[in-house]
Amino acid sequence: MTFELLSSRNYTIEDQAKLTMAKKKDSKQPGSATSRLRSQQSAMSNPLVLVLMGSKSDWEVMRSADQTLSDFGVAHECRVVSAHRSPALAAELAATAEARGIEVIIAAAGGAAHLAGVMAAHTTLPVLGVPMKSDALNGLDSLLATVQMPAGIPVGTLAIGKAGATNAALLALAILALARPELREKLKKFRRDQETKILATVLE
Ligand code: RP5
Repeated sequence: MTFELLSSRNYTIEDQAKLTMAKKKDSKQPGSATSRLRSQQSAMSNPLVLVLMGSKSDWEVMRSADQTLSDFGVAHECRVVSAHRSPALAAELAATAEARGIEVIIAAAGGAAHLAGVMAAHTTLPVLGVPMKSDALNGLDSLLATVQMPAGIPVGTLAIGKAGATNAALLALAILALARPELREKLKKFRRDQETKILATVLE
């Protein structure tokens, strides 16, 4: 069935690089090429889920979220944005997400991982945080920084790393499925398939 979820994924990592280059070239004319590219990004498709990560180094792990959303045919946009290195863009993405038709935001970050919290500060859309494994503390720092939001601004925090990336996508799908029976059925089938595999497992 063709419903609004069916759409190819929208990679914008490259667009991010173009945006950075455009910004450099356009530094004396703020807003021209930069804002054109931004609106082009928004016009590429109608993503329902915004998958953000603090660095390209998170992409290897966050591919799992991208892949899961693609497997379910849900339109989404993946991009790099940093709460501390590109704070204005982070705030803008969060503040404009609802008007763009985004329904769930996934935000992955490592270390002093405040990206999900910053996104949640600027929107009432559900924000799912994915703590990235870090060199220094193996992701425990990322986990605590993401999960320990003071009362008032919630971030739903998933597991560290790849499991968290996959589950963030599945939880985003479950949120979308509340109003989309076709997607709910797909999720139920996904669960049944997992059960079938477990039940068929034979130890040799
Ligand atoms: C965070 O710092 C990112 O989310 C990443 O997990 C971590 C390291 O970033 P890079 O130094 O690899 O760019 O902001």
